[in-house]
Amino acid sequence: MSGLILPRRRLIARAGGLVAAAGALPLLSGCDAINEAPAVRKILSMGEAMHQHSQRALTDRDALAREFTRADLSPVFRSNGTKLPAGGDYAAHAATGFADWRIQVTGLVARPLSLSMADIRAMPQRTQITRHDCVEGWSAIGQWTGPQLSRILAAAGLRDNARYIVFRCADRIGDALYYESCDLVDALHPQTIMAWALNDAVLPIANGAPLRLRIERQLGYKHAKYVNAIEAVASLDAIGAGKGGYWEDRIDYEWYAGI
Ligand SMILES: Nc1nc2c(c(=O)[nH]1)N[C@H]1C(S)=C(S)[C@@H](COP(=O)(O)O)O[C@H]1N2
Ligand SMILES: [Mo]
Repeated sequence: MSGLILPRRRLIARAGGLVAAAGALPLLSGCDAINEAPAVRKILSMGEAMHQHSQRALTDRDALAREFTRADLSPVFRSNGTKLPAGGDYAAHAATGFADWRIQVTGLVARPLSLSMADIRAMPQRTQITRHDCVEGWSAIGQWTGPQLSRILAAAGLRDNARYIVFRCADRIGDALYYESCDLVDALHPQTIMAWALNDAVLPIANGAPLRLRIERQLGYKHAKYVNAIEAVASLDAIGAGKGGYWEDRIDYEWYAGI
């Protein structure tokens, strides 16, 4: 990282040298005055642009997924996979509007959390209109609202050895609970949110109520629905069959499903 900043520092140093050598601004003193000189300003902004460019080139996984407008919303946001988690436990939560639903934030964190939906809704929110792409060959555009996952993880305090975030879900497919995971680049991405609203309404059960992951740079199966636990881990080896997700463990779905 410091290697990236260095060229900009050199440019600034050279800019100062240019001014001094030209002797064009004998009365100016202090950084602010020198920075006001048009030639220097131009060189400084070149340095800034170069700096941003090299940073983006190195970390293009930080780039934002395309965002759409309300005019682009799909008339119906279809549901896929589990549409209603089986069992009386989930039904009881649904009957009370998920008033007692908790999201445990555990693992390699300094402060384990147990968040209610009220806690989730009280956090700063992000709303985004994005396109969901399922590997089964359909897409839909929806507007999602919820806190950024980065804020939840900051509240819990990620430990230095945390490398992955695991999302545990309330629904079982066959004999196993659905789960997913991602690395910290995706976990801390600004568009990675824990969504509780779709198209300005509380998330429907079919779409993952009360809380589902939106991880916009990845395919549909990564967007865990019915989330009740978020766990920071150093390795995925000991979770499920070790491939980082319900489908990854069973069929040839890639763990990194970047789009
Ligand atoms: N818990 C859970 N999350 C899940 C699934 C699921 O079956 N259970 N299906 C995945 C798949 S394959 C897709 S395409 C999306 C579908 O989200 P939707 O039902 O809101 O369309 O959820 C993903 N997350
Ligand atoms: Mo999917």
